[in-house]
Parts: sequence; structure tokens; C-alpha cells
Amino acid sequence: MIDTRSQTRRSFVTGLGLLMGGCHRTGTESEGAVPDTGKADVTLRIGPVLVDIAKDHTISTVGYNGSVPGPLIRMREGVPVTVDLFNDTDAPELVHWHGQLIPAEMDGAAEEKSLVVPANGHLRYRLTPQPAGTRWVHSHVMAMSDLHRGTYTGQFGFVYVEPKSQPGAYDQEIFLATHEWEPFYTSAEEGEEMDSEQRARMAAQKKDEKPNGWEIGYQRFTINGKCLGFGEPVRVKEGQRILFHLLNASATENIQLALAGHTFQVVALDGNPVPRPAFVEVLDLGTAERIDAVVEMKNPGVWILGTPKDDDRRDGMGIVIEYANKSGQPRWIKPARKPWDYTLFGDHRAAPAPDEVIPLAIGKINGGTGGFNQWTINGKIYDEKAEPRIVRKGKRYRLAFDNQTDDTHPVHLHRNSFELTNVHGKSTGGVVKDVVTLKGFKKIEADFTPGVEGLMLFHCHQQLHMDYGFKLLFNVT
Ligand SMILES: [Cu+2]
Repeated sequence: MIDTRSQTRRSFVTGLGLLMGGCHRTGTESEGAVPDTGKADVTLRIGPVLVDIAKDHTISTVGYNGSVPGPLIRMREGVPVTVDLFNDTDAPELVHWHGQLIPAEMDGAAEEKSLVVPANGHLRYRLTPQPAGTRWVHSHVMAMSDLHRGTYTGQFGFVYVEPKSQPGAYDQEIFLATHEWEPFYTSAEEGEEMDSEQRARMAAQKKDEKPNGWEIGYQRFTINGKCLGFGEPVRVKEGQRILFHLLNASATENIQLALAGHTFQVVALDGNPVPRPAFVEVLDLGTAERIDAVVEMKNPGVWILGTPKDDDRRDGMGIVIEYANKSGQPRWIKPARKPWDYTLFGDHRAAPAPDEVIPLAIGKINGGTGGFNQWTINGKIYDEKAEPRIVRKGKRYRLAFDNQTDDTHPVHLHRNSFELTNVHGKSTGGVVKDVVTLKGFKKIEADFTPGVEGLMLFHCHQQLHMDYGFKLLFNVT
């Protein structure tokens, strides 16, 4: 069995052989679809799964290899792997290797014309994992109004691409993925924290528009497929340094997480080491974002790692952290709320001037009561018949995001990473991400340099936003 949550440093090394069954082939073998000979290094079987999330509460969904999250997949940076994908469902599936710089064929996005895993079928290909860090794998199918497809399901799992050299300044590493269940349509809008400028712009916009369309709510909240208090606790010892790998595997929710009685030292964002590993009490994770954070266990007791939102924590969003020889009710302490700011982790390096600035203004067409909002980039809803926007390999582009909506958008660039250069008017450097969460009415700039040719999708990772127009296709030539 592969423990998806926790591995000590020792089993971290031995665990390698588990999923990567075949011998490691090295060298420059070509990537792409390959014939079915021999054993694959990584196997994912897409199929129905029952998840016991709480006492007498079972979710029926689709997952990978019979578990939710799927098994932790470890790969080595630059070492090619053969991947077997089996689909035991009646619908074609797309398996997206989020955060990896791989050819479009294997990237798992329909817009990029990636290979599809046929319904009740099989697909085998080879890819070369890169870059190192906390990546993940998830379904990339459109869900539209069907809340039992795509990222609403249990099709997600961690992918850890091991660096060539391992710093290893920790005693235990713990992988935790958040996910919500039993989605429903609601007209209630999530109350985002807003400053006076955001509130003024929202008020100005609200005047003569149709009302906001459907939003999504959830009944149950889990970490690693378990509601708070139902699964095994994370067991720690006083004095240990724990490296938490946290993933927001939600379809639509942006979340916060805190560990009562403790402080996080953020060492990587979206798997990429940050220039300044700063200390924070509360982590913000937009949909699909990852945070690697070290916690020094120096406050013995039984604690809750969970969301500061009391209702959501009561409905399951948390996990118990238990020190050796301690027992009793897990404790929660409301954390001091400081606004999350990517620039905390950046430095003052000057970004090279970009070859071109690409303005991306985000807009919304309200769906009205009982309808779906539609999303626009530079005034256009995604059109699959439109020609992709050409970008040149090796050139530096600056994406100038201007969120003209009151909604938060965790936007994602496929097959690439971007470096944040300006956040809400503050310049920064060295923070490399593949998702950046744009708050309502705020501006962020991020630079990228395409390295791999082919189609490259940009979209909002909020499933409902992506499905209803929030996409843009690039072609790297
Ligand atoms: Cu969005």
C-alpha cells in the first residue's frame, strides 16, 4: 500500500520503487504514445470509488486507483517514465499533469489537442517529469452544469517530482489535499474580504446589471478524503520539523488553512522554492495552488489544522495533529488574520524587461437568477474556433492581469510557470508559480518564457469559470 499522507524520510527513499515498478530508463528516448510492451512506471486507473468521509457517510465518486486522493506519485526530475492510464468509466477522460513542462500531447487538455483516455479504454505514453517540486494530477474534463464530472470528482492526487538534490531539512513530510463534496447550486455569493477601493468599484458596477448567476456550495469538507475527526490524526513528536505539502484540490473554492498553536514557514509556492521563506499563521490557497511549509513542533498537545471558517471546519475542513503521549479533544484557536500577500516571499531583484506585454482584462457577464455567469478575457468568451494567440519560444512575455470583476480568480498557465513581477502595485521578484490568485478588482503582473512548442492553455482554475468562457489558448512556435 502507498500511504498518501505521510512518509518518513526513510520510507521516502524506499517508497520510490512502489509506483515506479519498471526499471528506470534514462537518456533521450522520445516522449509521446508508446506501444504496450512491458510494465509501466506509473499506472492510474480511473474508476468508481466509494469514499467513507465520516461515520456513516460515504461519497460515491470517480477516483484514481480506488482511493481519494489517488496514490502519491513520485517521479524524478528529468527521468522519463512510461504512464499507463486505464479508464473504467463510460466517459472519455483527460488526465492533466498540473505544473509540469511537458509536451501538449501528454498534458491532458482538450483545447491543446492532448491524447484522451477513451471510455472503457486505455492509453500509454512516455513523459519526462520536470521541474522538481510539488505537482499534482487531476481530471481536466469540462463539467458545465454536471457537478459530478471534472474536478468535482475524486480524480486528484499529489505528484512529487524529486529534485536532483534533496535538501531534506525535515523529519517527516505530510501530504494534505483539501476537497469539498456534495456540491449544490446556490445564489449566495461567497463574502470575500474587501478593502475600500474594492467595495467602491463593486458598488459602481452593481447598478444596472442583471443579478449574479449560480454559485456552488458544498455540504461536506475533507482533508485527504476525511472529515475533521474521522480519519487518523497526523502523529508528530515534540521537536520535529514537519514539512507539509498542502494542495487545494477543490473544484471551485479558495481556502485558508491554519494550524492552531503553530506557525508555518512557507518554503515553496506551487512547488517552487521561494526567495524568502517567511513565517505566517494563515495560508491562502486558491483552487489548484500548493504550499510547502515547515512547522516546528514545539507546542505539545492535540491541535486542529483547518480552515478558520467555523462553519466549514464544523462540516469537516480540518485534520487533527497529535503529539506523542498527548490525548484529549483537539484544540482550535482562531488565528490573527493578516491579509495574504505573495510579496512576503519575494525579493527585490529587478525583472528583465519583457519582449512583449500581454494585457488580460477579466470581465463577467452576469447570468441572472437561475443562469450561469459567463467570463471574458479582453471582452471575449472563449471560442474554440478562434485562432490561438502566437507566442515565441524563448521570448519573455508579461501577462498584465486586470481583474475587473468582484470575484477571485485562481488563473493557471499550462505547461509553464510564471514569475510574479508586480502584485497590487508592489513590485517583487523570484516568486515562481503556475497558478496566481487574482483578487476582485486587483492587478497582478507575471512574466513567462515559453520553453516547449505547441498549444498552451491559460484558464481560470475555478471549474465553473473555466467551463463558462474563462480560457485563452496560446500556441508556442
Ligand atoms: Cu475564475
